Amino acid sequence: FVPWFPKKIRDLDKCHHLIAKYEPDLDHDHPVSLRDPLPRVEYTVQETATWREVYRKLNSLYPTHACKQYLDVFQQLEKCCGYQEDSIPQLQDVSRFLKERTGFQLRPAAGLLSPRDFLASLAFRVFQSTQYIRHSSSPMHSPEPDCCHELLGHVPMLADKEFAQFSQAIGLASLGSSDVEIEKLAALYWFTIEFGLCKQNGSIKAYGAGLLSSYGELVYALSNTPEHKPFDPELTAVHPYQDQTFQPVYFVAENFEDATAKLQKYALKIKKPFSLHYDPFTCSIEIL
Ligand code: H2B
Ligand code: FE
Repeated sequence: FVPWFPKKIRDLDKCHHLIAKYEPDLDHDHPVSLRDPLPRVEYTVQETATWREVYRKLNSLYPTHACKQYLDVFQQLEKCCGYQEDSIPQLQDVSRFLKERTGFQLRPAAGLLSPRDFLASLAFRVFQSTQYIRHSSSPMHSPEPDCCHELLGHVPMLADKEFAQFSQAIGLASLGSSDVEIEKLAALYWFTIEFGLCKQNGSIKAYGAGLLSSYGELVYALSNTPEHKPFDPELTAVHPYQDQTFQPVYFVAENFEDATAKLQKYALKIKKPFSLHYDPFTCSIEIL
């Protein structure tokens, strides 16, 4: 038995299942349409104020805490993609920016998606992104993804070629995998794309989106309190994780090339009755 999986980008229309416990109170001022590509949203004054607070606070930490790839792209985003504290960048513009750099594109998502659906889209270099913003009562924390998390956490890294390849590799590994394998890939996703650290010039920096969009955890992750372990897919995939408090353990990658090679080696061991090939010209999956 092989679970259904998307073979071409259009099939992602069927990959939008939300995880019920997180289903947000859909904000009816900002209806999410999965068919229309990335509507432009007019954010309220209060929403923009929340963005400003988050942007300022995090921006003060990036120079010392974010990895080099992140900082390089962040500069470009400020220069040519509307990244600034006084307005929330539009996903449409950001998606175009990413497409030109790594071929990644954004798609609107209504909330936290099932790991299977979310990972499948990465196989096509599609990142399903929320567009609403966290509640103004807690600007420094959001229990579910929001546009601060996507724009400040994920987007800059998705514009890096090696990181984009790493992300797509997790996605490709997920296609047609069993529930048990998906669970392991979700753990890998968690400890890398969300909470990953990497070595850089003899020190350790953050590249995970969950860290780069959380002031408190970003400071904590690079302090001496949590444990730092080397990224090793076999071990990382079965390491327990939770989203209620800061992580007690973070995994450190040598660099993204090395992390991708290790991940691809791991993916080859996932049992499937066929092998997959991604055709970048048609953006579709060939089954061999
Ligand atoms: N859905 C959305 N909308 N954004 C995410 O970052 C996300 C998700 N992450 N679903 C997924 C789950 C991740 O935690 C893994 C794959 O389970
Ligand atoms: Fe995320």
